[in-house]
Amino acid sequence: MQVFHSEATKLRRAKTELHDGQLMTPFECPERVDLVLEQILQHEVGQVSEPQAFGRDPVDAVHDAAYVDFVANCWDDWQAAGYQGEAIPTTWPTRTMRDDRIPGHIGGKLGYYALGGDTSISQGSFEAAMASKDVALAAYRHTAASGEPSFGLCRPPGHHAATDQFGGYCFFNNAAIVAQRALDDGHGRVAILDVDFHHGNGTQQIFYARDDVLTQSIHGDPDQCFPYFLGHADERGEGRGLGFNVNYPLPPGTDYTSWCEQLELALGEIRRHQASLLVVSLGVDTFEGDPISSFRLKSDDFHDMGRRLASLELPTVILLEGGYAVKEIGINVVKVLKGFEQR
Ligand code: OKP
Ligand code: ZN
Repeated sequence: MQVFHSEATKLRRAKTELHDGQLMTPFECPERVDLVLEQILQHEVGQVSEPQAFGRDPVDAVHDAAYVDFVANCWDDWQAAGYQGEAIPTTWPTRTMRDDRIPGHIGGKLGYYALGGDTSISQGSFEAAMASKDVALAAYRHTAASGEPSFGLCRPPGHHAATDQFGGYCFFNNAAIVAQRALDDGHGRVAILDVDFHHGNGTQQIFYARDDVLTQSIHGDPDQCFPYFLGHADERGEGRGLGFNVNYPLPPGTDYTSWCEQLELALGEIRRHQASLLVVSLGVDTFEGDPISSFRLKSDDFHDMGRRLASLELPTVILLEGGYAVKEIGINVVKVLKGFEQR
């Protein structure tokens, strides 16, 4: 399988993440890229290529232009304000306040454009996010041209990024950017299947009122799990998009047998909607050893997952989302890719 990777995805090297009441070194670290790449090379998954630069237009196609400007300028603006640490939001336009005016001060902008306080913005964050979507688009281009599957070693991840919000380690929604580009290239219908432990709230929001992208996510129940405020089973899309979003929330502790039943339901939906392209938001944080998640998938389960994804026999772009801090992240990704290639 063709693999796409860019060293520039490592330009984000944040020092801080506010996690469960403590300021820690972020789980979403550049070493993740090296861990995955090392296993891809060791197991000879396929040729590894650098993406070209696709510029900003594909980002603007799914995100608000002022939001993209904010991400581009945030670190400079934060430093210009004289702050020493990394840019962390602390004040939000919550239910009891107004959200119809965007503050001029960077502290206010941060709260306006953030969906959580977990993701510090630091030197290189914008550049890494741009490289991440280039990796995704290069993978898409390969699959569109050849029909062959491809893997994009995206980092930072994308699926929490909404039209005009960052958070959950995500800035630009790589899967949504690929889906939109595919539609613009003439694909009739695209399916995005999100198998990361966390609900793909950004992907859901971006396409919620649309019937040209089927969005589905299998994830930890938001009653118990981040992002808490989206991802319930009764969110099925709106307007023309009604029926084009499907959520499969599962309780903490879910094992592969139960998880897989939901996967088969999701695959059935994709067949029913006659998608011509599949984008997989591949998080391997469903692994039993993941430090911030609570499903119980074992390494060998990822091989079976890959095999089942391939059973759709669709042109498929697989993009990395989550998977953290354990050496198994690389082997688990490789197992999905190898399982997929067995067909
Ligand atoms: C990103 B991805 C809970 C805090 C949650 C953010 C998790 C982001 C996951 N104590 N922190 O979907 O893997
Ligand atoms: Zn996740």
